[in-house]
Amino acid sequence: MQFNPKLYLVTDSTYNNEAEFLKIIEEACKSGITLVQLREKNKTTREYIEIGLKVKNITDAHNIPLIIDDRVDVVLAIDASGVHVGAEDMPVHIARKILGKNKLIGATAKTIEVATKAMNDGADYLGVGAIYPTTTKVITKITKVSTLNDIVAAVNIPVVAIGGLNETNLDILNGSKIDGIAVVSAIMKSKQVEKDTKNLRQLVNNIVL
Ligand code: TZP
Ligand code: MG
Repeated sequence: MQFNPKLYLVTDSTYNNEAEFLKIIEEACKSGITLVQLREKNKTTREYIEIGLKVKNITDAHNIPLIIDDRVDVVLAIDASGVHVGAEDMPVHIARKILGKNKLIGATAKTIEVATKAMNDGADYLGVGAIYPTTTKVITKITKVSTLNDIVAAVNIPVVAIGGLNETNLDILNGSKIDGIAVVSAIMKSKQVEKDTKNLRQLVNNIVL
């Protein structure tokens, strides 16, 4: 499946009520986001599917693929575009077996070994980070930009940097041959989503050529 990981919005629904949450995603999709991941940690399966369908209505309207964090069953339930898996989630090769070749699979990688294995097991892209400390609830540790660059050099699938990235601190990625950046709070906590998304997109355009 075709996808563009340049400016990847990973959602967090805990900052807003549902209407506001969906409005942020809609505004962001209108303003330069190229890929969306629905990331829910505290929802029942039923709730995950319900919010997934609502988010998919928005992403479909903008022709933006929707990735689901962790849950292969939710991907199938709502016919999302793919799944993102981390170290404690379903292994990439099993997700690939279940989802087939027409769904996207993203994997988190913090080392060359994990990155190479994920690629060989069928991942379509890698998320690498955290580049900076993050305020988003996640088990992670800092990944050096040099490690990010080593991973980019070692694989031939797109690599997206994540973790604490915002419009003030992307300079660190200048010269990295990454394919995009992923952000949570820079957009989910924004009070001016359109302006901030457009600004981030401009900045990313200068890094991802
Ligand atoms: N994986 C590594 S860092 C992170 C995830 C999901 C969270 C990034 O959130 P933010 O708010 O952009 O730092
Ligand atoms: Mg996960």
